[in-house]
Amino acid sequence: ETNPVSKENSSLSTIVRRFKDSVSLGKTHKFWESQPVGQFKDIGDSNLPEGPIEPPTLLSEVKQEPYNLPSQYEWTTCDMESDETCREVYDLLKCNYVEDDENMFRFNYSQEFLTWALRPPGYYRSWHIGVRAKSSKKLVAFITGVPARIRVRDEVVKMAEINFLCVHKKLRSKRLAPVMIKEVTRRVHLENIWQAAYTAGVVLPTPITTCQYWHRSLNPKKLIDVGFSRLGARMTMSRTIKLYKLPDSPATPGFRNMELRDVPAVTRLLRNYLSQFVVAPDFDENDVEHWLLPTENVVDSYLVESPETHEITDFCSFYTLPSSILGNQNHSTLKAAYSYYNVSTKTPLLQLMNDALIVAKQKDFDVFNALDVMHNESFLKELKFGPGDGQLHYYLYNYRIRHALRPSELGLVLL
Ligand code: MYA
Repeated sequence: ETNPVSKENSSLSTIVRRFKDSVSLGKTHKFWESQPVGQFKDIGDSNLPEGPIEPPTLLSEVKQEPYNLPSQYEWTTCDMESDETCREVYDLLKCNYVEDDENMFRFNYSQEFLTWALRPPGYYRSWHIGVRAKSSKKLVAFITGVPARIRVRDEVVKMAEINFLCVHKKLRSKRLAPVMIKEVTRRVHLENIWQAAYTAGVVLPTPITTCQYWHRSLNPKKLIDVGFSRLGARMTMSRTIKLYKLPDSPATPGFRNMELRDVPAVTRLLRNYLSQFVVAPDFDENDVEHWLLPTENVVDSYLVESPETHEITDFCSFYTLPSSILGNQNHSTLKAAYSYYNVSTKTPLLQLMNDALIVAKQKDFDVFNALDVMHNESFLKELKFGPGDGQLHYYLYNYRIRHALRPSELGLVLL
C-alpha cells in the first residue's frame, strides 16, 4: 500500500510504488465501484457532464439509523472538546495511522493539531465518528468530516472534507473501512451536504489530480541518521550540512508573524490568489482566522508588511506534523513542517519561501515538506527540495471533473 508519509525518493521505492499503482489501476474496487465517484472506465469520456454525479435526495429519504457493524463493535460520536476523548483518538492514530511504504515513519498528529483540524467554524460533532469494542470500550476505528466551501471552476460547493480514516492494525482487511465511509456519508447527507473532498496515498477511482511530495532538509545529519534521506553520491556529511545551511533570520524587510488584526487583509490577499485555481477553498474571514492565524505547534503564518505603505503584500504558512520514527535507537520523532497556503504579490515567491525555510529552521524543524500544487514548482528545485517517494492523490465524492487537473491547477491543501 502506498501512503502519504513521504521520505526522500530512492529509486527502489519509486519502482515499488509505480508497480503497486499500476496493479491498482487494473484492480476491481467492489466498494468504490458502487459509489458516485469518477470510475476508471469513464476516464477520457468527454460526453459525461461536469458536476454532481447523483442529485440530492429529500432529507426524509436519508437512512435514519446508523449502518450495521460486526456485532462486537458499536458506533461512538467522539466529543473532540473532551480532553479524554481527544487523547483516545490521539493514541489510536499514533499507533495505527499512516506510514511510509517501508514502515520507517508514522504520522504523529498532536492533540492540539487534532482539535484545530476537527473544530473549524460550523463543524458538526456528529461527523467525528469512532468505533469501539463493545466489551472493553476501546476505540478501534475513526473517521472524520469537517464542513468546507470548495470552489470548482465557477461553482462554490458545500462539501465535507474527510480525513483521519483509521482502522486498528489488528482489524485490517475486514471491510470495516467501507462501513465507516458509508456512515460518514449518511451523517453528511443528514446536514444536507452531498459532496466531499479527500486525499489518500492509495490510488482509488479516480483522482482529480496526483501530487508529489518534495522535501527540503533543514537538519540533514538527523535526516540521514534516521534513514529519511541518504548521503548523495560524492557527498560527505560536512558538505551536505553546508549545502543546506540557511541564514539565521529572514531577509525580507517587514516579514513578521500574522496577527488577528491582519485577518481582513490576509483574506483579501488569499481570496484573490486562490481565484486562479480550478479547485480551491472559498475562504471567508472566519475561515482565515481559524485556519491561518498562528496556533503554537500547529500552524505558523507570516506576512510581509511594506515598511513604507504598511500594506500586506505577501503571505506564507506551514503546519506542524511530526512523524514517529519507528525503531531508531537515537531518535523518536521527526519534526516536519508542511507548506500550507502561500501568496506573493511583491516579494518573489522564491525569496518568501526561503524566509519560510529560515523561520522553520529557527523553530527547530528537521524538514520542510511541500506538494507540487499551486505555484510551488517555481521554487522547489532552486530552494533545494528533493522529490519524495510519496504521492498524494486528491479526490471528490459525487462531483465529476471532466479531465484530471495538473497539480499546479489545484489550490487546495488538506491536512
Ligand atoms: S486517507 C488516510 C487513510 N488512513 C490510513 O492510511 C491509515 C492506515 N490504514 C488504515 O487504517 C486502513 O488500512 C484503512 C483501510 C482504514 C485505510 N481511502 O476495511 P478494508 C478501500 C478510501 O478491508 P483496511 C484518509 O483519511 C479499499 O480500496 N478508501 O481495508 C481519507 C477497499 O475498497 P475497494 C480506502 O485496510 C479517507 C476497502 O477500503 C482507503 O482494513 C477518505 C477495503 O476496506 C483510503 N485511504 O482499512 C475516505 N484505503 O474494494 C473516503 C482503503 O472498493 C471518503 N480503502 O477497493 C469519501 C467521501 C465520504 C463523504 C461523502 C459525503 C457526501
